[in-house]
Amino acid sequence: MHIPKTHPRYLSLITREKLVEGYKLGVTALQGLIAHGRGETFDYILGEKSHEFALKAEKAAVAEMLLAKHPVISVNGNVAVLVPEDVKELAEVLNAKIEVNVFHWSKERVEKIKNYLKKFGIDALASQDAILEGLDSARRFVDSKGIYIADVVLVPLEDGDRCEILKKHGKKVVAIDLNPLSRTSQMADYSIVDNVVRAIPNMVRFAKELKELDRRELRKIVDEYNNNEILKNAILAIRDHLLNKASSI
Ligand code: PTJ
Repeated sequence: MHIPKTHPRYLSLITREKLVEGYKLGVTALQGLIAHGRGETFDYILGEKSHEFALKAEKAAVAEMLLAKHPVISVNGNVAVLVPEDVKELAEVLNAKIEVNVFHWSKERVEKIKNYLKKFGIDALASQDAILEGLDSARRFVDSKGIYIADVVLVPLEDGDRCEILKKHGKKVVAIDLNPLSRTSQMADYSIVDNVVRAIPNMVRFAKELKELDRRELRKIVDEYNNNEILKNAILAIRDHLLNKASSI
């Protein structure tokens, strides 16, 4: 479908098109389109920008991932079609692995996502030869060289059931979720309340910058980070944005 570049909602429409194409390819789940709609709503009432609280969380999460022994970026059907190039670059700079992990599971779908990522030069882990104990959903199927042994896991667009279990397994969790009220955002160690299409490119920039720091300096960034404060600021930003809108009417 042709979308004119001059359309005021061009970026949003292009993003939707990518997801629709992803669905037609069997990469994105039909439910992924609904999930995106919820995300769009939160993005709208946050002003569709990366706020200071999001940038702080992105920077600290990158520092944590640079300090990690086995950082892993978990990719689902939405993330695969929205930001494949940026995920690849982030993994390269952070020296992280990329693993396919989905909620709406089928062997064929996991293969389709893996093959889709290959087109972007990504060799994603997807052997699903290990089980994350304590989790009932299909997200429990993980790779023994990836999430299973990871110490830090980046989970963009999570569905809430896994974050808690990853933490029980002693892993640090970085979530990207536009909904600051979601179970995932509330449970994560780093809650990035930002659109994944802005968050991952921001993280690439931070990763390039922070790679120059030594471990002591990275540790300082992590130690000074306060996720509760970030979540509070995200919720207050929604209130402030709505108040501004209301007072300009
Ligand atoms: O590919 P699968 O099978 O793993 O399925 C992926 C989805 C996203 C369908 C699955 O994980 C799911 O059902 O997720 P939920 O429970 O709908 O949660 C997704 C969260 O991501 C919601 O809180 C949305 O607000 C948020 N979200 C949606 N789109 C974006 C987003 N956050 C950041 N950027 C987005 N573009």
